[in-house]
Amino acid sequence: MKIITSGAAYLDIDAYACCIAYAELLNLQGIPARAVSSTQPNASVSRTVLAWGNGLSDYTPKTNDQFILVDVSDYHHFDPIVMLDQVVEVIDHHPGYEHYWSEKLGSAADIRPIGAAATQVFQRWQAAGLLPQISEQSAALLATAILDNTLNFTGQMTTAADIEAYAELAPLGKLHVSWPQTYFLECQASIEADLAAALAADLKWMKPESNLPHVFAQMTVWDADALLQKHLSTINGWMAGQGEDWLLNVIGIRDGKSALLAQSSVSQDKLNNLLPLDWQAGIAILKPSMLRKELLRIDLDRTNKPGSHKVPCGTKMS
Ligand SMILES: [Mn+2]
Repeated sequence: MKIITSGAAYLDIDAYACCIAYAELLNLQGIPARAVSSTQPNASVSRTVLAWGNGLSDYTPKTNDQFILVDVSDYHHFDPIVMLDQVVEVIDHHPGYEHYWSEKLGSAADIRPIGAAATQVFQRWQAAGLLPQISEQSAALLATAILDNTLNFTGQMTTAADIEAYAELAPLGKLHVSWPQTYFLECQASIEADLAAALAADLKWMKPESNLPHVFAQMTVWDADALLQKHLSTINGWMAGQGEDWLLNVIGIRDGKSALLAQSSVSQDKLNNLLPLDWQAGIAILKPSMLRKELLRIDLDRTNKPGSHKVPCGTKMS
């Protein structure tokens, strides 16, 4: 059996969609596969998305099963069910582990800068000539993952391939033209209904050698100003509970901007070293918006510059 799975901490819509839609493709091709995860979907897997149908399988991996990782390639953050030496394929768009996996898996590692891993899975369906047979649910899931991960095509990692994939998938998934706004408003509503859970469900701890704040949370909403007007003190209070050195990236789709929140001068200075920022009462606005993985990319590029004494990411560790 091939087990399609993702990260340990949470499943966003991209990971969730890729697991389900890639398992469906492999099964259609006669390769037994299951979409499995030990963790829960976060707020990006909205109420309507969950209602589209069967989500993940409750299959328990067996000793000889093989693992396919989607939307993650940092093996420190793999789902705990994964046996590292039984990973046979990796599909991801996060930077840092390209070299490790290409040495290990060759062409079975598909890690490249693209808006959504869902676009990579769409391309598998397309290459197999099986798109006419994709389920309405999988098409809608992949399309929505592309919307989310490209920030409605405003994110800087958006490619022509993401735009093309959405254009093909949206009709197959029977998505209305108003779906993007509906979807992001739904995500915002579920974030506002339980802020602490939403913050906890999209939070990453940066490695000690990173130049980014130690705790890096992110959320994507329709209207970032409205969220901050209502909930700024709750958010600051919860983040401060994680430690002194933190950053929250609130991405507002409607205005195409990121509100970076950081209270301590340590955190603000780390960010000032990467980008020109103007901090006002713990908030700096970035327009166009930026994703966490884009900030990670800037940080990695600086760290890997010739003359740097730091260990480049992707170098074999321990
Ligand atoms: Mn992704």
